[in-house]
Amino acid sequence: MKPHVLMVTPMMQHVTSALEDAYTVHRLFEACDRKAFLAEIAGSLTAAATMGRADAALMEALPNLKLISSFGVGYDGVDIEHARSRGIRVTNTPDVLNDDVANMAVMLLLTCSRRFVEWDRYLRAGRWEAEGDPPLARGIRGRTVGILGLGRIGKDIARKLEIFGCEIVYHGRSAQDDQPYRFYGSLTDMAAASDYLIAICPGGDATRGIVNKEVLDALGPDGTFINVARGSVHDEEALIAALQDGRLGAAGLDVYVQEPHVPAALIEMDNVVLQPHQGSATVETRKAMGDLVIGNLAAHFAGKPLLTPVV
Ligand code: NAP
Ligand code: 8YV
Repeated sequence: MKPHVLMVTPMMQHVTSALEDAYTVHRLFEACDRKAFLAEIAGSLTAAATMGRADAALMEALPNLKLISSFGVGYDGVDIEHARSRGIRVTNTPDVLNDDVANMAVMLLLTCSRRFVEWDRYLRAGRWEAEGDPPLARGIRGRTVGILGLGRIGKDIARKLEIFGCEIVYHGRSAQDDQPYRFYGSLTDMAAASDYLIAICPGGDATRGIVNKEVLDALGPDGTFINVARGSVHDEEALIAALQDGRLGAAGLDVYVQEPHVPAALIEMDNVVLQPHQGSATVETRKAMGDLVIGNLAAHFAGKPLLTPVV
């Protein structure tokens, strides 16, 4: 008999197919009465797969749950402390996405500095022909990039931007002595010293709103804010106000406070470049992430060490 697996949210097709081949899959997201659905399968369930979401109530409803295999490196949507307290293991999908997420950060930075999207619109609107060349943009050689969160992806961003001739500095909870970049213990001080601020730290309560008015003002009217971390990391009202008032030069955003909702004020501004949370969204990277979700479940059922445990 196949082991049972709970699918909390819809998953990518290749993950769904692999899980259906190996397990009896229960789709929580299709249940009308979630409580009754969970009660019926609770006894037989030791493992769940999810697109980054699992709360304490779900864990409480499944007394035999031993593993949550989560898609995505960020696990701010999983109640990790509750899982820990219940002895439930949690896995994520790190490293395989570093390259593409870092590329997204670099693209947003270059797109803002060269006003790439703005000039595309300028041309399409017939303004090149009617009004001539647009104003000059800015180069990035020699400019300072402050990285909020010099982790796996942050280090990849740093290495890529060094090739463009940028000066890299970083902020986190502690200095990393093996890194060649200058560390700032204060995010505001780092923003004041930076032309670009890139957020690539985890979301969740510890980082909620840390890119606030003070930090954005320190970055200043010639500064650009790039967020490829989580929308919760920036104070969205403060960000919009800073951009509208000209206290902040530009922004390149992949993430928002209430996805998929994006405030109209951001959509209306020419100095803002927007992506619908596409950091890891390439065929190759999403396949590799899905393979880790599948691999962690297989390791759990084979009694082998988990591939990428968080807890
Ligand atoms: P990671 O290796 O764990 O790195 C996280 C970095 O953030 C570390 O350098 C850490 O340094 C710093 N950090 C942690 N807590 C902090 C705090 N309270 N204040 C300041 N800095 C803090 O994680 P990763 O694999 O690079 O991924 C980072 C995040 O990127 C994920 O959690 C996810 O939210 C986001 N992400 C977004 C996308 C997308 O599609 N846009 C894709 C992938 C990941 P210290 O420990 O020294 O503080
Ligand atoms: C995904 C991400 O878009 O890995 C993460 O933390 O934010 C992205 O890679 C997300 O996990 C898909 O739900």
